[in-house]
Amino acid sequence: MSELQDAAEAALRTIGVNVDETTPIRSVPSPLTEELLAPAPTTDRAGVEAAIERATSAFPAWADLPAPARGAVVRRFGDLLREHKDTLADLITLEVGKIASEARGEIQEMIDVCDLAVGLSRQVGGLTLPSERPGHQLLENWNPLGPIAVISAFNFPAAVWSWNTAIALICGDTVVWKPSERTPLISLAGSALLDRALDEAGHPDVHQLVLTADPEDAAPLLDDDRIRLVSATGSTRMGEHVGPRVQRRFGRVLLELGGNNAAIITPSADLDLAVRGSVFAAAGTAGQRCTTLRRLIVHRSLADEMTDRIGSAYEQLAVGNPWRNDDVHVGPLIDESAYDNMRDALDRAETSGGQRVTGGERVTVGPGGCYVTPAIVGMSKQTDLVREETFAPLLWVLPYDDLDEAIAIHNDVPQGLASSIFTRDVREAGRFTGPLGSDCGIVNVNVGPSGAEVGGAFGGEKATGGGRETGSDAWKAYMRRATTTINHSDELPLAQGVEF
Ligand code: UN1
Repeated sequence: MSELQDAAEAALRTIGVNVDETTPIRSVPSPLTEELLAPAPTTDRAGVEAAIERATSAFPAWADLPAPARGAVVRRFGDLLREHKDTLADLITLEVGKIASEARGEIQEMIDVCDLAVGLSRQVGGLTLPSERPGHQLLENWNPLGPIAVISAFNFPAAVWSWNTAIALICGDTVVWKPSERTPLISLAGSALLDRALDEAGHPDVHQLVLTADPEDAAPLLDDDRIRLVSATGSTRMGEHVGPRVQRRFGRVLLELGGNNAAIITPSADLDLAVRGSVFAAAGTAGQRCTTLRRLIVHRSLADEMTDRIGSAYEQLAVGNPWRNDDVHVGPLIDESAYDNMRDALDRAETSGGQRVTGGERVTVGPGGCYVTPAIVGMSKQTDLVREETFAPLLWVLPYDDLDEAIAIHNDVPQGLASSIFTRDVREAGRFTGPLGSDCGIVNVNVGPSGAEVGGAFGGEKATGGGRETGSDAWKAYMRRATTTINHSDELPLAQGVEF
């Protein structure tokens, strides 16, 4: 047994995951070395249908529980996450290749959203509105929606699940979770902790994990009328498939899809901040966040300086295997196909006027694993290639002459997730955050586009799908608003003065 497989099995034991070896099992390679990790069970189509059935049966009792009591279960889940933070982070490093600090950050994000959900469990509520009729009350009741599906991606295998699940649970929904095929172990571990909290409260079936190996087996999550909401995170292409299919049966969707996030660097910017913010946002997580910085739109007078400074910072970054090595800044890509896409984009850039400045080279770290240096490519203008999301550490540098042009370049992509401007000029900041500025769901000033806190609503516009998760009033997506009129008079006046 390899060291990594050993470590994965030890982590699962610590969490208390028992793999039922009577079901079909499969092992997934670690992106660190391509060695197979501990085996995990798989769920076939019948298993998905059974999970929907259980989540449906569990719904009435859960929906009927007072929201603060549901919050207490989420609080217990958050405490279990605190207790097992490092072990869970290890599983993320093993399955996704994140450096330890980012893997722990992902678990912290789960803990944070649990805290948020616990607070919300005493807050979610509606308006009381003036009725036009005497002796009447007009108010909004927010009710649980029903069983929902959460489909998550490999790159935030645990946090995005818990963003949805912690909030959905306090809202009174039951959840069927289909994680990425790449990340069964962190999914088993996260589920085991939530199941413990739910079991202790006497609501064992409220959460269901389905580990399908073939995406087609998960189709009932899209097609079954009992699933009232499908919250899906992944590529825009996945969203094009999932969105219309669920809406065809009038199911609700919450989509968090591709980004093509940019930072505008203006002449008034604090360049030290801009460089640091850009390096983390572009090269952190090996460029595999949906919020990763992919386009640097720089005032022409600063383009060379910014490119040189980011290039020098990149040279200081250690690319390597982050397992038990905290000196590494950039871990592996998830697999070879991610590198093929990056390579392809770099080759196409070279033949379409792109100027390779630095990076994009393979780094040999061990016998397996796909390690690559982060790349910067100068482009004289934004091309269709730049408008595509390449899910790798590839930063395009685009010069601009005036801010209107910068904002036009910024918005001239299909996606609309995260954005930022580095400036010390309040007028530039105001234009960027104002109605004709950035068209994204996340708009930052002097902060890179990645690394959002859970307190705000997270999501984006256009081809990013329009969904909002985590903070602010994103909880409303998981509930059914009932506009309620109560007549407490002895008369029956009709609205609009109608006589009948
Ligand atoms: C994602 O990549 O799908 O804002 C989520 C961020 C993180 C979440 C990223 N809080 O970068």
